[in-house]
Amino acid sequence: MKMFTLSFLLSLLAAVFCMPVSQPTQQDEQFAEGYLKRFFNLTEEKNPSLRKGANPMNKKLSEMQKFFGLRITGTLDDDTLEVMKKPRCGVADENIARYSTFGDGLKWKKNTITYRIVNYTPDMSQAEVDDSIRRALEVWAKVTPLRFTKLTSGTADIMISFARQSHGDYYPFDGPSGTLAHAFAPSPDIGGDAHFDDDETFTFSSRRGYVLFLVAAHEFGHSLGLSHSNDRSALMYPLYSYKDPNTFVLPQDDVRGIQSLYG
Ligand SMILES: [Ca+2]
Ligand SMILES: [Ca+2]
Ligand SMILES: [Zn+2]
Ligand SMILES: [Zn+2]
Repeated sequence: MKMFTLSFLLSLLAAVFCMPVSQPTQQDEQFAEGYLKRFFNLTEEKNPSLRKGANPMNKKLSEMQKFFGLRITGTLDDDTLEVMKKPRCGVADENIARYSTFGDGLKWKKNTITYRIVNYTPDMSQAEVDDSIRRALEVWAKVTPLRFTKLTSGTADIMISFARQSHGDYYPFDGPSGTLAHAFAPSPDIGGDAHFDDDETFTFSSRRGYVLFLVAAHEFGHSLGLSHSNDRSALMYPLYSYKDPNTFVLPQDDVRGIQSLYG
């Protein structure tokens, strides 16, 4: 199993670095299938490629292309593959119906929410982690009646931890790049919790590595009940992009989203 994973990764790397892909390789196809299963709820297929036009993979590719504002071809082209390989949040993009901000969205039924940083990443000082997390929660507190209280022991609503690979839920991390973090919608137990992939390098404010404040602010959006937005400028857009944490202002799309849950 280990050997397989390693050789698979190596061939993926080869595909990324050595070939100016125009015809997707078999590895790309497999990678894309995994991506669509993970993020767009593609389900297992009985007769793959029996009827090209109508197959669920093409349908999901179109959905994915629509979500990201790509040209809708229903086929695995270079632009689509490029987006699939960008670092991103591990939460699915196709839960919009279930966690719709209109109507039955999950939310906390109280305004004071507790959080606890269960462990720390070796990438940053503890003070930097504490500060990044505090400011990431503050982003949401500023535009809602929500207040966040830090616990140092026991169970908090939002349990924050750093972990690698399999870590006790159904969503193992994937090593460096790919998925950076994920978080669960409001509910008891694992609900609200946020996990960060410690195979990434997190930073306080550098362009090198991933700014913990930005990743955490996005994840806490999920912890509070938001799903992904297809607005490229939104914090809740699923792909990571660097912004200066010192001048960060919560975009309008996110303000509207969170205020529809917590007025
Ligand atoms: Ca929880
Ligand atoms: Ca990762
Ligand atoms: Zn997300
Ligand atoms: Zn997890």
